Amino acid sequence: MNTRAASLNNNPNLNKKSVQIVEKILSKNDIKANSLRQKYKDDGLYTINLMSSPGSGKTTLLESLSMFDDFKFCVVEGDLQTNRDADRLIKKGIHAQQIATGEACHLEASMVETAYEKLQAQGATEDVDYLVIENVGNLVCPASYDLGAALNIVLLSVPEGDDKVLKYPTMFLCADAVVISKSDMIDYFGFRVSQVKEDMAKLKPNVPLFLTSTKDTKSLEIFKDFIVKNKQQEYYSKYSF
Ligand SMILES: Nc1nc2c(ncn2[C@@H]2O[C@H](COP(=O)(O)OP(=O)(O)OP(=O)(O)O)[C@@H](O)[C@H]2O)c(=O)[nH]1
Ligand SMILES: [Mg+2]
Repeated sequence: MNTRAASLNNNPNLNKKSVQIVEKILSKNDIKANSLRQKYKDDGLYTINLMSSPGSGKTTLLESLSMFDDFKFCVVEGDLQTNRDADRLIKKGIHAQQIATGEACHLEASMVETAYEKLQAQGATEDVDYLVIENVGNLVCPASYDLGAALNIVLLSVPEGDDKVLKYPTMFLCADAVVISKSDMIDYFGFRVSQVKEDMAKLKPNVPLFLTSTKDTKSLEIFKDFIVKNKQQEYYSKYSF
């Protein structure tokens, strides 16, 4: 039984029928995600699922990463409402397609497929090597939905606090890398990087940890190099959603 199935079965608020319905929806998503994984591969795109709480700095990080010539990407944006994030990226010259989920607190593979087809129709996927999916800001639900990405990256911003890893384990369990964003704020918030390291070591050892700040180009370059290296090595996440 995978982590997701176990958490469903252990949830006292769900009766047997509810569990069966939720599992059915999720397995439909898994089938779609697997076909997308193959599609991205066939199209020569390495795909990243970027997840975090609202406001952790996902869009800002993508805006900043557009400065690097060896990291050319297009973006599928997920938010409940508005095109604001896609508009920000388009202003930076990045092709982006917004999904407005309405009330859904996460992206599902079928939503991403539709947005991806729109990017393809615009020719946006032709001159890039990477597809980044910026998930809906939420530190819980996105961790249950496979989107066919090669890398699952979780941002934790300094103002959120250094105690989040063990409080939101489902999200950090699916991470192939953790990014502590807004690292320029560490001293202001008394944020203990050591606490995050310690908690990750308990929860899921050997997950690479990065500190990024939009004010520090070197920190962004180190993180960008990690993604590029994973693409070169054809790494695919081993996490089973
Ligand atoms: N000090 C500092 N602020 C940052 C940094 N990165 C992002 N921010 C600020 O954090 C705020 C939220 O950033 P966004 O990039 O919109 O966050 P997001 O995760 O995309 O938010 P949602 O899409 O709503 O989930 C903005 O005011 C950014 O300017 C950073 O490295 N340092
Ligand atoms: Mg955003």
